[in-house]
Amino acid sequence: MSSAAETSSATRINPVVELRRDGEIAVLAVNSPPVNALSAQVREGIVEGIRQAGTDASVKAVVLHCDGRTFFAGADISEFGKPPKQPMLPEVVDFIEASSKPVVAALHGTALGGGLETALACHYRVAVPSAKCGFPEVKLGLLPGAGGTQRLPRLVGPERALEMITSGSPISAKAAKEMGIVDEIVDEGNLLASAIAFARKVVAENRPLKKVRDLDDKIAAARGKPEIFQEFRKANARKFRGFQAPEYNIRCIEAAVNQPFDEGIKLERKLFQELVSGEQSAAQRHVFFAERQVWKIPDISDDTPTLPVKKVGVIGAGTMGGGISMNFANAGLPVTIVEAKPEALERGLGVIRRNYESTAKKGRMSMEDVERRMGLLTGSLNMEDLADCDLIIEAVFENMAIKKEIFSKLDAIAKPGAILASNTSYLNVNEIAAMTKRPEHVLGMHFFSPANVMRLLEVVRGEKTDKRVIATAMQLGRQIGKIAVLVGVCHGFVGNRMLEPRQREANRLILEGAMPWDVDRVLYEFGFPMGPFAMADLAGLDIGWSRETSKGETVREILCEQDRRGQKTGAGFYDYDESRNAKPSKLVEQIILDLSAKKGIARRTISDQEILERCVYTMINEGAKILEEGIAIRSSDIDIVWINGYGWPIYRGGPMFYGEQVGLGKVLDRLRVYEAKLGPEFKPSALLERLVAEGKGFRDL
Ligand code: 3H9
Repeated sequence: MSSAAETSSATRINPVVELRRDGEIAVLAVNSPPVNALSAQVREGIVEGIRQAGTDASVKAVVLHCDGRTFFAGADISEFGKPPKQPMLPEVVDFIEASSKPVVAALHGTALGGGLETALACHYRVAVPSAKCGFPEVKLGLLPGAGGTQRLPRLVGPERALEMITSGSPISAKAAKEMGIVDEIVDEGNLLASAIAFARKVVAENRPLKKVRDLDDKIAAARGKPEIFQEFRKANARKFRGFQAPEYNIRCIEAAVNQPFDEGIKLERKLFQELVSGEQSAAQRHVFFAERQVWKIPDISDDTPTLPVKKVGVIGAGTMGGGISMNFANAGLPVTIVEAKPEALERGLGVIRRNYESTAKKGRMSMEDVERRMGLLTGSLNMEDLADCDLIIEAVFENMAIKKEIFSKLDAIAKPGAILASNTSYLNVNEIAAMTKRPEHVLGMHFFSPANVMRLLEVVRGEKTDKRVIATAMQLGRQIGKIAVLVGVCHGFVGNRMLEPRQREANRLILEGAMPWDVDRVLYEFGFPMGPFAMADLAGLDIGWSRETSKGETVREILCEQDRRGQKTGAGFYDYDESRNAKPSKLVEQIILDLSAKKGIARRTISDQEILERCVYTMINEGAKILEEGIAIRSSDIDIVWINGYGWPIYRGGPMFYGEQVGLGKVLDRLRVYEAKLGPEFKPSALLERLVAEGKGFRDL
């Protein structure tokens, strides 16, 4: 607060809103930690404050200011889906805009969603340089529902509004000033005083009450030009696939251009209501809170001391080791990468360099950055060079014997207190830890390929892992931009363990009557980026396969024997053309028919519904077992794993959320039907049975 406003009188409107005075300027000050979300109490306070300022003849203008770390970060997301509380935000913003005295918004932190809509309803906006503003609603499956879709295009034109609103990405204060969203950028440390000075200027110069709703110049040129919107839809079709909100946002912006303000607002309200009460937004809001929950570990408090990690070692310069190393170099940490053979080391470092250079070519990094990051990477052929590392991550071939050998060597080399992590994706971390004299310093850090791109990190807690070691791994995950999920030891942890039933069912379905492209289509239409067979072709069918041990008992084995090893050989489950477009293969169809016959399986027509249920409900069932065994802390953590590591569609909220949306009772019934028909693989977990019997959900656990 500026000293001027502090020393003047103040009227408390309610616990979170205060009306302060600085001469003829009223300061409507909001303080509702942590992010000044526009809760019912805040909305009420704003209306009352504007009303009081309006009736007080000595007030000439109002500054709307938030205490704490940010201007309003949006509507209070936790209120959605509950009975509405008056006044609603659209009425609040209309009330501000209709004020007979100028209202100036003072922006700092993140003016997001309803926060930015509130600012756009003010007559002027000032911001500090570090402020950001944006409309993230689309990420919650929503649209700006308090006039944002109608006001923003009038300020910045439809093209920029389309970009900002459908991407959900915030922009800087500087960009906002250039676009005309912000009227003036003010000194960083002096927001309130500058906003008051700005308001005085508005009063002194008798400036008009600028209402964004009345602007027309930026939208006039696009009126009657549906092609602008059609082209935008086409250009983004892939990105928007499956999501409902982007299209609704576009329709509102189109209405802003072509219809009077009040008509546009009507459409905005109608579509907002539809979205906010729909399944997709419920799922996306669940993900928002799940992403924040994931860091909270019941038995490890936030103030658990972490161990300093200043230098990292990585064993293995292959695809995983290289990607893992890049994460740390990107965060400015020096990394020593150890390989067994000079050629492998050279190849690994070469791949990393090419990755960085290709990012630089796309303009997303400078060449100096490439050199700086490469400069942080040191290759070595000697494990002894890891002696001064604070964290060492083993990323070698998935083989227990090799991993055990490495850990017993590492134990002798690593300095006391160093953390030893395995990037294993399946193996028992306790067994690995037992090879050392410091099992409390051993854990799993399971990255996902490509490790420099994928956001997920499974942090695997061994039975002896020290709490400080876990806290350190979680915090490092955050530092390198990952979403870290703490999981327990079991075969495949959370992600890969749940992949197994899906894979098993996909393989069974093609022998019982479906074709790989049927299974893939159903899962693609569900929202996955690709189905399991297209995925297998991409990864390579020969991972873990060898001619010597191949028995020709599965479709995959037969395909490998015929040198159809996936995209890299131009053929796998599908045929591929030169541009790697997949086409169903007659030959594969025949291989499958022959194998079904050989195994004595009578093929039948399999419905899309059966494909979906068998692939997805078995995952939910496995997830329930994971919860039952305490491998995951909460069901929403499982959702986060699948969304960030395996392409589960965000608008379906993750497998566990989806199970609840479908109804756990229905999932249980269908599992029982399949169990009776197809066997014990479908046996429902005891937890699922219990929850259904008690009428509860995973979230009640
Ligand atoms: C909207 O505005 C709709 C309107 O158009 C129409 C209405 C009619 N509500 O992220 P953090 C909580 S839709 C409720 O860790 P950071 C969050 O859960 C909204 N709670 O901090 C967390 O709680 P906890 C459009 C919220 O510094 C705590 O605050 N706006 C909200 O890393 C700290 O959050 C958005 O989508 C909220 N709006 O990041 C913005 N926001 O401590 C959403 C946060 O118990 N928010 N919380 O776990 C964000 O993007 C980030 O929180 C922000 C701060 C960038 C602001």
